[in-house]
Amino acid sequence: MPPKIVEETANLISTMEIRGAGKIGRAAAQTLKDFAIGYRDADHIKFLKELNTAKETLLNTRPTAVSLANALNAVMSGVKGNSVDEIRNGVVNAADKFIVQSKKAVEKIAKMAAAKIKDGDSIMTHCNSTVVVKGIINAHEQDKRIHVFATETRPWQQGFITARALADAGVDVTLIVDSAARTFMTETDLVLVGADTIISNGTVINKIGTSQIALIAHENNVPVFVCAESYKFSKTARTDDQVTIEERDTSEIVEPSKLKGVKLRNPVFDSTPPKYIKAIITEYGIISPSEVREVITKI
Ligand code: RI2
Repeated sequence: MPPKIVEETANLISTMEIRGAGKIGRAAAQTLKDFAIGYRDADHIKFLKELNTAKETLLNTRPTAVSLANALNAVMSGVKGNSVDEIRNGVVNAADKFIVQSKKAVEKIAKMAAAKIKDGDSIMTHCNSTVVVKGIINAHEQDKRIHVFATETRPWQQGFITARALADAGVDVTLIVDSAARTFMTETDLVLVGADTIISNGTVINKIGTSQIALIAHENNVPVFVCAESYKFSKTARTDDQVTIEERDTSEIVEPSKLKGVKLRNPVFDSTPPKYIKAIITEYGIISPSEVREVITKI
């Protein structure tokens, strides 16, 4: 049985009360740290076993965003020594390091994304990405006159979170339904999206519908920029079929009794091929999808 603190965070991530690829990684790292701090037994072997159970419990919450696995592995890489104290210190230091670096990466990427936005630009974004929202707000704070199309993002409607955050910051934002993306692409200068997982061949896995938007952008010669911290790069997946696409409960789409006899599917991520992506903005700089492999060797 995983400890209560771990179960609680795992539950918050599964139910998407904590969501967003970066945030789930940071929350998981923080939880392993809190578990280690609160551990009271003196048996270090038992501690290691329980730490691994905690890690697995957190990992099994959502399968697609590699940021979760990378965050947990970063924390577990701090495990060393033959006493509870040594192991605890290692976990705490590694978790702190991951969280600080992750937040720094978000700030750095947001600045670079803001620099891509010109005065007068109209931006389209999909779902809710912390780093994209920050980048747009940065550009707005630089007195650039900008407008944003935020897609609703069915079925979870994370676009509402994006639209609310931008409007609260004073950004001119219009919420559109996902199927209106093509209609408004003709008025769009650039697309900015986040990422859950990036694989070595340059494919970007992000919220369902991202690939349609990227395809429409391509048709209209609108550049697509992906904002992604390096812990969203997968060190293991070589092709997109090696990444599990999460399928969530279909009751998120419609109350099942309303459509008796109808099958429902609810995959929540899709793959965007590298040919539809202009560049990926990382804390290491702005790279083309073909350079992903090189960045993976650095992380
Ligand atoms: P940041 C989200 O997933 C979206 O797909 C978003 O683009 C991505 O995480 C990255 O978010 P979900 O948790 O890390 O809403 O940029 O399914 O915040």
